[in-house]
Amino acid sequence: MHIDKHQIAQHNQRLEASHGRRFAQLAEDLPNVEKIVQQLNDFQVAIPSWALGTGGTRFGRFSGGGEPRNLEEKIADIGILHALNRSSGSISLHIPWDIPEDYAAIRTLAAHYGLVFDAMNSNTFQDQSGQPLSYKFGSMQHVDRAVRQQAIDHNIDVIKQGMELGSKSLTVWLADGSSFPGQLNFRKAFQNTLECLREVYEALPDDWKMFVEYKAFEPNFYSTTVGDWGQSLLYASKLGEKAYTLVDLGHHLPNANIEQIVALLLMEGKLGGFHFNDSKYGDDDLTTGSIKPYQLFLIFNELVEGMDSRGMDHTKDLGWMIDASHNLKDPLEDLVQSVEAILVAYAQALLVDREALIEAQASNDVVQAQEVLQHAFRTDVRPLVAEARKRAGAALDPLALFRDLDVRGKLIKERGTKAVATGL
Ligand code: LRH
Ligand code: MN
Repeated sequence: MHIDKHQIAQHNQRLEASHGRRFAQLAEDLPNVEKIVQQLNDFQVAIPSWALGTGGTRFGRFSGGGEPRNLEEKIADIGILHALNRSSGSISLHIPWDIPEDYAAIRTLAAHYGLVFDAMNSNTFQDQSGQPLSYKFGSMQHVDRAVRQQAIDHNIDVIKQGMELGSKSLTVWLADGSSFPGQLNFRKAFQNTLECLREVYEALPDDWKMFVEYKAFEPNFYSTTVGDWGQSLLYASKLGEKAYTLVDLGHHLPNANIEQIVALLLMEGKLGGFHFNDSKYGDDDLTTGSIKPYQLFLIFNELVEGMDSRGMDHTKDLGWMIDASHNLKDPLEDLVQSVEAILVAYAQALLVDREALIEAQASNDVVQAQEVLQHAFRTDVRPLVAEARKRAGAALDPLALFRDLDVRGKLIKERGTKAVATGL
């Protein structure tokens, strides 16, 4: 299933008149509109290979059909997404859910769709068939050195696979922890985990990064051995300059101030990247910006302020990745909405009048500070994001075109309704 330039050009032609009017009106008040459109154009979000099928919970899974049956079809689906919005230019693989059989062929196929490989993700939270030792009581924290060694070897193997694909980073999320008081010696669990991460760190090529992803709870429900930003920062600081923290928006306790965490991790030069999604309660992995769009804006506000204060490159100095699971929505429609929400929050953050905000903060003018932020948040920036897409050769309205072309219908014809994609 391909979406070609003509289908996009026809679609844009139909929408050009109304889009042109809205964009022109917005651009009138924005002296730096060209710079902002270029920044939106350059901003690429990595798509998780494990989120192209229907997700589920322990209570059930309701497949929508036409799911990718192998890595090649997953790459083709991300190719469809990238053709629609030209903002989804990289793939984040999860091993062993997506082990390539032929690295060169997979790289060529990805390049055919204009895609590259972003962070690799290891998996020591499930026991694979034929795996000698179980991760039931953890992996890198495990009391048994042999289990820890198995986890180290797996991560080093994932690095090797990533090098074949041109990836430059490894994300380590450990489900390790405990579900009952007394089950675990917290100090030994930390030290075992640090010792293992250090051995993986030493196997990193010079130009690679390691992202240490923290999570408050699940699948353990009493303690998690990389449980919050402080613990992740402790590991990353002790490991060295190639190690960073990774912020998954769904991995915080209720009401955590994630934008403050982001500001401080950036200040320390230890923020590595994001797993974007949204949640109301736990690690719900819902569509980005679907529950707390203001929080997403406030996070991007801290990102733009913090990255500019360090002279960082918005497009490549942090890992921008989605991590979601689609229980109800069509996986590709959900991802179209997530990418849109991320670009809208970024555009709003680029509109913040930084001088006015600094002035308000310097004079403790709390009211004015809120006015400055909410003026940007309440500005409908969608014409800016659409204009960036149009200039990149993508669709003005990706969701509408996805539906007009009946993409899912064609995928179901091609793949049937029974296929189950690997992943969550
Ligand atoms: C853990 C997590 C992690 C992935 C997994 C698919 O909750 O966020 O990033 O390995 O989801
Ligand atoms: Mn994640």
